[in-house]
Amino acid sequence: MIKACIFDLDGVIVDTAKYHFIAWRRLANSLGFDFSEEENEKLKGVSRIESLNLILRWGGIEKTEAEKEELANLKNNWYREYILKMDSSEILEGVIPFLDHLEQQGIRLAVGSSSKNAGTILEQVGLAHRFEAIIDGTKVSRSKPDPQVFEMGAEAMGLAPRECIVFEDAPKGVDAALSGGFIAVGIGSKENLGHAQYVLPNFIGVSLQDILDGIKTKTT
Ligand code: B16
Ligand code: MG
Repeated sequence: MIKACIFDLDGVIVDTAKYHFIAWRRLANSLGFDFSEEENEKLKGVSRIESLNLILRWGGIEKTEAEKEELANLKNNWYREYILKMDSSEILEGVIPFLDHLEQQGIRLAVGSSSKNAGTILEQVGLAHRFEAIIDGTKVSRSKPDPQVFEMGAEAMGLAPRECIVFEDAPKGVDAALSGGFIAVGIGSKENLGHAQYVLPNFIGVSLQDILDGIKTKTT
């Protein structure tokens, strides 16, 4: 029996990945190298410091922990310039009708994001009040694919993982949901997220029943 839905933020509710990409690229360029959009895919759902470690590896650059912290702060300041300009027009199509639909069905709503900026983004786009629990990068000690972020979301609602559907756009986020015993629904392509119980391109025109039917078809 499904009682709640836990949403990843970046790539599921809003497309902040494009701002992360611009800011990380600016940082890489300032260090004398560049990276591709394909490489950027590997940063989805990954924490800020792990993203920086990957990027530095791609550039063949070594930095001390103190230097890394400085670089991560620099990127975050640039990233925040973009997100502080966001408004409700950046909510991905289909999200608000889907949240309304879930609420009408008595389904509880939470967010489980790796981002330390999740609270700011949800306030900017005017969605913070829609979620009863917001677990983000400021609250977790282990990042995806560890299930901690979703476990804390379920716990905050007093629910078991099997009572919650997790919506994720990142392969590592789907891994996190599955290893925590949640039902994982991928938002994006089957190619990337085929290990989820069900995959949707987006929320446009989607009902809870469609998802439940899709999950059943895949597992039976
Ligand atoms: P921040 P999600 C993740 O958000 C992003 O997908 C990932 O690219 C980013 O590095 C991470 O948040 C940390 O973000 O630097 O703002 O703390 O997809 O888990 O909502
Ligand atoms: Mg995401």
